[in-house]
Amino acid sequence: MKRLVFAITGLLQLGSVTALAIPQNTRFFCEGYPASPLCVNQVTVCTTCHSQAPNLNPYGQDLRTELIKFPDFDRKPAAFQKYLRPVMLTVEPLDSDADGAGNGLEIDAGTGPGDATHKPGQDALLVFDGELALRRIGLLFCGSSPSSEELQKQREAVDPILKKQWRQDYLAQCLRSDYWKKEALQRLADDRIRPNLAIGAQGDPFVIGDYMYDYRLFAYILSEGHDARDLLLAQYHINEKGQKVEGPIASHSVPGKFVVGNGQPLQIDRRYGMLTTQWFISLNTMFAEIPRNTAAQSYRSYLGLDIAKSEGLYPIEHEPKDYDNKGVKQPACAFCHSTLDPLSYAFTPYAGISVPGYQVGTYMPDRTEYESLGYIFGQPVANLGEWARVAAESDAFKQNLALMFFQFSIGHAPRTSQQRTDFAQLWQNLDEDGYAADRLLHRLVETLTFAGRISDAE
Ligand code: HEC
Ligand code: HEC
Ligand SMILES: [Ca+2]
Ligand SMILES: [Ca+2]
Repeated sequence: MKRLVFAITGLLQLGSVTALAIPQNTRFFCEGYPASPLCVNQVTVCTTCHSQAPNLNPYGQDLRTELIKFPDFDRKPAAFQKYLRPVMLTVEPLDSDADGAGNGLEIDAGTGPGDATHKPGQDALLVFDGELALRRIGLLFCGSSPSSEELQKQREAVDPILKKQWRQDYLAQCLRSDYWKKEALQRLADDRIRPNLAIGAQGDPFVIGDYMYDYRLFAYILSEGHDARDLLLAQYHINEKGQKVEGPIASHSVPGKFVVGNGQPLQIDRRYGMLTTQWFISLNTMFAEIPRNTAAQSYRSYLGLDIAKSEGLYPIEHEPKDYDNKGVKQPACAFCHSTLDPLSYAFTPYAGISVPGYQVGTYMPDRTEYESLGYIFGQPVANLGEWARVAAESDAFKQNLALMFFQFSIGHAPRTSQQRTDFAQLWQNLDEDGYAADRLLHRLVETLTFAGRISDAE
């Protein structure tokens, strides 16, 4: 909430008119260039067009020169939406920053079209270092360094195909380890699940959900070749023994505790992976009639779009309706809530805490009149099933998944053009991997981003 208050004051200080124009340009750019490495999570950074906003870099200036040729260009979001795309095409052949590479080429390569210090093909010459790759695989995915014999084998072998085969076998072995499945992978889930000891399965006196189901489901879906889209689509759970359980799991009483829930009571045909576990619904929906927190946390965790940071805004006309009278219709609130409220409606039939007669996390369509009024990415969705399917097939889902593993392995989001190019390939080939996280990792460890060393060739 602190972050949210911060975001709101930030916006108010900028003044409402410019505030509306700004974040949307980062998205309009990526609607024109969805595959550009300059776009991560469907948005680019301000510095693609600005040196420091509102000052424009040479590329931004060329865009501006063309934009102001339209008499009705008034700098409002609708005007940017209408004219930015055609204007981007017009300036594609120019070399705005005069570094010798045309804007179009730079956008494809992920170097800045307005940044004279970067152009395609000019990164330091990197060579792949198999030994470095092996060390990093060990530390990241096995939790320990490879043995000195392994390293020596890698160093002394001459056949690059054989070397690669050993690396890949070593990685496969690490990805089957308890370290990966029960520790590292679960840490990647922490921000998404937001465990809270005081109210989890061991909570005292209230137990509102058992988040170990969430951890097990997350780790299961992202290992052993399973389809990562199950994060948003799975209709099963994984029990303490690691077995798949299809049917509902009843809560059980715990002496001395007040158990709101510690099972998975939801009917199978209304389950959508991580979005409908009992813990996720209890923690995020709590007592809300319009579960805004649940929708925002789903969008943030599995699509990488944080509405509190003005990301992923797709305002719906005549929204927010403010059915529950929270005052979100005011322009300063509608800026985000015209996206967030429609994003939340599909979650309304899932019982939060303390709905008389219903177990927390169950599906109760009578509770709501808003279920079918929802939207995601500007697309209408009749229920959470449609919401989840649109989300699971989106580029945002692929990018978020790839970014999670990229950040885990590299320590930060893509920065250099080599990193941007490797990242773009990682997420864009996820369909060919059958959305299997381990196949994505098998590709990641072979990139120059993962194990490139600056060549000291004479
Ligand atoms: C795709 C290019 C592009 C991106 C990305 C972009 N802007 Fe802009 N922005 C422009 C252009 C072009 C103008 C100038 C319009 C004019 O002066 O007529 C502008 C104008 C502005 C202005 C001045 C508005 C006014 O009414 O004078 C501000 C402030 C601004 N941008 C902030 C940002 C911020 C902050 C970001 C990142 C969140 C951002 N911009 C991202 C292209 C972009
Ligand atoms: C920068 C975007 C943004 C703006 C502006 C904004 N909100 Fe929100 N609001 C959110 C997000 C995102 C959440 C969900 C919490 C989260 O996950 O961050 C939220 C949640 C809420 C909730 C539900 C909180 C709960 O505990 O159930 C209410 C009520 C709310 N906002 C009211 C407002 C009001 C009133 C305003 C205007 C004064 C406003 N918001 C402005 C993004 C915004
Ligand atoms: Ca250039
Ligand atoms: Ca450049």
